[in-house]
Amino acid sequence: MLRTAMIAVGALLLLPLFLAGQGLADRAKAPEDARAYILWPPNGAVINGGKLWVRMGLQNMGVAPAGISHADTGHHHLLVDTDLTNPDEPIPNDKQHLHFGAGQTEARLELPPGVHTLQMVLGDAEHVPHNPPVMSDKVTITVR
Ligand SMILES: [Cu+2]
Repeated sequence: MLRTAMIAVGALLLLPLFLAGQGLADRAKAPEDARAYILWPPNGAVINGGKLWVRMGLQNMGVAPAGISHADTGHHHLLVDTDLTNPDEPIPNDKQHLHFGAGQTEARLELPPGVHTLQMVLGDAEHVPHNPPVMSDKVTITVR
């Protein structure tokens, strides 16, 4: 009885590892017509003071919070002054890779003076980009 319970617990502990491994090997499929875009700011915008709202849009897919696995959904990420380096791995979580795991579609940013790039990328329940990646065009803005 105890032994059965321990095997069951062991299997449960291994399950997340198994699922994570699956995510890396076989990324969630995105519909062919899925499209991500940055509604605001427009490319070439000049932002005085550096505080801005970024509004992100998504077509032909849905938004779901991080951790929720559902076909054709994901959550938004914003790449700030960087590129997506490896679509087979979870999107990093740092100042240049912002996660909106509660399903937010807009974000308040504060950026220092200078030229900055913003790009949105959708990630699945485990923060891994879809196949193919659903990414917006890169928007370049100037803060002064
Ligand atoms: Cu994420």
